Formats: sequence, C-alpha cells, structure tokens
Amino acid sequence: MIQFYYSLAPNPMKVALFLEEAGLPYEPIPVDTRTGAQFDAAFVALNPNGKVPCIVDGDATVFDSNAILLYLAEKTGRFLPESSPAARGDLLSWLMFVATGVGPFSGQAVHFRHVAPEPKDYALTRYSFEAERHWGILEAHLADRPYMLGDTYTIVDMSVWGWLRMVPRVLGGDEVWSRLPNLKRLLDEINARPAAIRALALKDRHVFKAEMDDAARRIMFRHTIPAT
Ligand SMILES: N[C@@H](CCC(=O)N[C@@H](CS)C(=O)NCC(=O)O)C(=O)O
Repeated sequence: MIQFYYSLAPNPMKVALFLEEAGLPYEPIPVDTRTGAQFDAAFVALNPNGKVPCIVDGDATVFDSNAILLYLAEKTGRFLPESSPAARGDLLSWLMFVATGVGPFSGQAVHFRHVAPEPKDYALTRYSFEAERHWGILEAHLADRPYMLGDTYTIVDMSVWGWLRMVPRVLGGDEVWSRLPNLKRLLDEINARPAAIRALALKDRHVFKAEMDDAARRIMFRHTIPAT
C-alpha cells in the first residue's frame, strides 16, 4: 500500500490522478500546509524540501510530483509512450518542461498576482509573461495532436493537468480560455475521466485549513518574517 502525502494543490493532484488512473491501492495522508504540517520533522525526513506531494512505497520514498509520476509509470509500465529513444526523448523533454518551467512560473505568477504586496509591477509582469509564454508553447504543441506525446494519454498529460486546472488563476480570469482552446479541450477531457473525478473527490476526505490568515501567511511565506 502506497502512502500518499498530499494537499489539494496542483502538484499533489497530478499524483492523485495517476494513482486513480492506475488503480493502485494507496493511503492518502493529508499534509495541511497552511498549518505548517509540511515542516513536521517526520515529514521533512521523507521530503527534505518540506512540500507535497511525497510517496512512500515500501522502502522507496519519492518526492517531487514529476519524479513520482515517472517512478509510478516505470513501476507499473502504465501511461508511458512506446519504447523507443525518440519517444523517451519526447517524454523526458516535456515532463521536465512542465516540472522546471510551467509549474514554477505558474506558481510565481499566482503569488505575484494574488498575494505579494505592492510594489509588484515588475515581478508580476515578468512572471505573467513567462507563465503565458510557457502555456502558449503547450497550446501550440496541442494544436495537431490530441495529447502531449501524440495519440496516447501519458503521465505528461497528467503533469500538465495539475496546473492546467489553475490557469485562470495563473493568467487572470476565465477569458484566458479563448486564447488556449487546445488546452481547454485537454482539460475538459481529463476532467471527465472517472479517475480525475475520483482524484478531485479527495477534497471530501479531509478538511484542510481554508483561511489564508496571518498565521497561514507566516507559514507559507516565511521570507516575509524578519530574521531574528
Ligand atoms: N517541485 C515540487 C513542488 C512542490 C510544491 O511546491 N508543493 C506545494 C503545493 S503545490 C507545497 O507543498 N506548498 C507548501 C509550502 O510551500 O510550504 C513538486 O513538483 O512536487
């Protein structure tokens, strides 16, 4: 039984999607990041980065959402492209593009759009520009193929889905979908999958702290606390 340390945020949800798609038995263990549970010593011993997701699978501990997707895909042999150097190159390129570009730039765009104090024009402009540029690359890539790696639904689509659900919050409103029709098509298709519906139902299993109050802000944005 895999232990799955999660919250309802984009990175854990892509792993939830894989676990549900593959029908792997797992125990969901909530980590409430607004109360600081990600810094508990027992959790940091599993993920030194103090962030979700993380899984424990027997004697294997894996953290970072895209590493977990690749680990689970290779372990099960599911949701991978055909076995060829060209397909492997595509898989790694797009998976890392999402891990190192789409996710981080989207996260920073959300931070500067919705959270950061003024003055923030320069940072908001930079991260919005980069997030939009990354999503634009995915949009163009999906113009002539149904899924990120062609005709087959893979872990790259799952990885994209994690943040794709948040695109209006990243780029500033539902009207962004008119510029990203191929991504909207992929989102709607994945959202309708029974596995995605089950993954999203994790929200009914645990009540996470909803308020982003001062205590939560001090935990989530520790750089704002003066050094003592
Ligand atoms: N690169 C990591 C990023 C993980 C991450 O940023 N997780 C967020 C939720 S999406 C988190 O745990 N935030 C709590 C915090 O920053 O304290 C991954 O892909 O798993």
